[in-house]
Amino acid sequence: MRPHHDPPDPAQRDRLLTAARAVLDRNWTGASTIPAPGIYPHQWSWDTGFIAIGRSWGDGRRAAVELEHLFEAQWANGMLPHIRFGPDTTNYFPGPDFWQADRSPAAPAGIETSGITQPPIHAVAALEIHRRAGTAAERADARAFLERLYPRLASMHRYLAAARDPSGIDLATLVHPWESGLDNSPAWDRLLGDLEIPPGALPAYERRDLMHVDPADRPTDDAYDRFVYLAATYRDSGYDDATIVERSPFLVAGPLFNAIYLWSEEALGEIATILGGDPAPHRARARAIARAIVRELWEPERRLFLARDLRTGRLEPEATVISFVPLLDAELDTGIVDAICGDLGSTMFHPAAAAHFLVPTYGVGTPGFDARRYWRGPVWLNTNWLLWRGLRQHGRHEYAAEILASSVALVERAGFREYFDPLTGEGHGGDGFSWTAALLIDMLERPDGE
Ligand code: 2M8
Repeated sequence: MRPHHDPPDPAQRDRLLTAARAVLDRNWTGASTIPAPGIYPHQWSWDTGFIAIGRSWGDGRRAAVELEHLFEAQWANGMLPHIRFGPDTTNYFPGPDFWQADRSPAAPAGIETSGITQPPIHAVAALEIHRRAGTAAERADARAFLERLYPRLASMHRYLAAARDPSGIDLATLVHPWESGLDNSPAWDRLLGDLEIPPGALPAYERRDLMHVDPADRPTDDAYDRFVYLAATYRDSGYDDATIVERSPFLVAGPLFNAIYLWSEEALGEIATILGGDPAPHRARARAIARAIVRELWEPERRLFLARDLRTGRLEPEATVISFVPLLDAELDTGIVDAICGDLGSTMFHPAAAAHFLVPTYGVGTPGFDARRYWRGPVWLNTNWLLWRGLRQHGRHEYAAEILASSVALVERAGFREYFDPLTGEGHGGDGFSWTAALLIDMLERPDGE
């Protein structure tokens, strides 16, 4: 593979770290970090995990504060909502008035939340905070933090295992594209395309995202209608998981969500050990999820991971960046690691571009590829980071270095944007985006051997 971009030099590294920390400081509210000013003015779940990982380098205190702030919004059944709303509840759609979380007896009193979840990266983040604690006082604080958070993390994992595994296949099921984190990905196109919205079933609503960002960067109105319809269906069931699992037209087990779930289950085992508990049940769960990812989501002929529609049992055909994320399993079969790296080295790279940027979220040149529209082609720093961590743990350092160099080149060119055009490097979506900053910090700070 030919290198496209130079690795960062020491002066550049220091400059970028300072700039990244300034982004996080600007987005700090006193108890949490918003993903970006304007478009995302509340606390998001997996964003908080990524932000805490970035902050664990030098600002572990805030990292712990914001994770705990998020978990105050956890529901009594263990479900961690994907948004904890701040005081101004009118500046984002769908806000608390839409979600009406109090339709569920499990929703917390006095805290406004959404009613769906997001990838469970939080145990990994909590463990990172503990690992980075340096002084004796920091170590004591980090241990006390783990003691408080561990029962909540474990309860979230139990919720996923119980309420979100209707077929008993050891995989967590998504009931909404927003739960995947890659909301508008082509991975969900067939399912959303098949969705029939009965006349009169779509509530009236007004998008607020288009007040902040060019419509060409965002999902279409047609996609939004489908998102809103599915969310309203879930809400109208009173957030009853048994009902939704029985009725939801969107019921999907995907490789990204489940690879993060397994990674965090491994982290829970390590946290249990630190706290003097028994890691074995977590290890066993993690291995069961890992086996299920291969058994249920590996497509042996195309040799890639795909999402499975649990309603029909079929695999969803679109290969996207989520196919690579099972690299997070440290024990993934070497033949599968080779297959993923083969794809990374060819199909996801644009053969004609002299200096394109890695890793597009959808194959460049694939019909439907869109270089700037949200999750349908652009490079995102969080998927880059997940692959970077996965590649390093499998010793694929050449590929990991390429991803790092590309991530740095993108931020140098366009700033801390939400996502980037893989062909031109132009920035799109929100600006001053927190996880871009936080994960660049992790990539620049993490020593080679770790
Ligand atoms: C995006 O999703 C929200 C809905 O949750 C939105 O478009 O309004 C996604 O990129 C999601 O993964 C992310 O957590 C959120 C905030 O950054 O924005």
